[in-house]
Amino acid sequence: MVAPQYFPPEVVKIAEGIKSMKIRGAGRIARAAAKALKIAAEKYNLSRDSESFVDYLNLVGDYLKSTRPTAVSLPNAVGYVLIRVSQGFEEGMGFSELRSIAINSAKSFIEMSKKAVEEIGRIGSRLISSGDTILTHCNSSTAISVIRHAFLSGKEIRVFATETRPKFQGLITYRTLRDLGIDVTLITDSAVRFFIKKIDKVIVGADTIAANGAVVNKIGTSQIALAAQEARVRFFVASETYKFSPATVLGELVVIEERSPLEVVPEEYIKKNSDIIVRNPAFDVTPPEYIDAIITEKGIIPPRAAIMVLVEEYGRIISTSLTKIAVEEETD
Ligand code: RUB
Repeated sequence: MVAPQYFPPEVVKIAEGIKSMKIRGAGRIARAAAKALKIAAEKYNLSRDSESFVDYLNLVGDYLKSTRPTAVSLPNAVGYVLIRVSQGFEEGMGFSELRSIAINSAKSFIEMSKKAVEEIGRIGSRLISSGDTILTHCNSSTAISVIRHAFLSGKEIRVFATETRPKFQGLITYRTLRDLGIDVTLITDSAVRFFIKKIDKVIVGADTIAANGAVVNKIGTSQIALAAQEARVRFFVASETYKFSPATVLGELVVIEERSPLEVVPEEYIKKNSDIIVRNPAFDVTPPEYIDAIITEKGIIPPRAAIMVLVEEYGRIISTSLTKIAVEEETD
């Protein structure tokens, strides 16, 4: 989606940053989207009529949501702000009040998100024992929070981090853990099964969690889960509750982003071999059977309890959508 001219340049910069992956990782993406909505509300200088303001914010929300398709944290962050604004609108609030609601709810989402990452670290670190060797994949600030809390509470741990092709986010994880003073070793993605017997626990993050407990995360996660299950290594997912997808309760499938072949094969090679066919899915789905537990800021749950988190967090949205479907079916 192309940004209309009247969107603030800061909002366009954030959206471009998410698209190009300068801003990446489901939590950071969500916080960046909330920040963009806050800026959009602050800089709004068109009609002071409340309906125009709500329409404008919805357009900004759609624009932000169009940047990357897989992480549900993005639409959930946008929804967190816009639902509160539209409730205010339905209650008859004027422009200034609605603007304050947009700004304050964006701020409270960002705060809540950062606190959740810390809380997950605290809760998840209880699953780690001194002497454990942990494997992590990609670069998840939530998984890192668990590892960091375990380390800072004095547990002696060792970490293996996969490099995570094709974009090498594992190098960020490697540097972050090394800078904390943690014993960390970088391995290729394809070396996971070679090392799996040395691993006590796998901890990864999530982009989206479906109602049945399936976890969508960086491509390669499900292969690691397979190797872990075969070797009887426990597999944990660290995820904020805003990464649970209400749409999946209604059977909607999670869209898996496919990125450019240029991330996989150098441009020079593609130029010389123009008939080459490359597929580059950025995420995959790990079924609930391969997951021992999901660590959320509200506690540790078995993957099959994902539906309970969804009902608790998004019950109203889900029942509104169900009523809409029922009404549509009746009028068909
Ligand atoms: C990042 C990725 C991360 C999750 C969780 O993918 O898959 O594991 O987003 O991250 P990409 P966090 O690099 O393509 O955005 O815990 O930081 O939210």
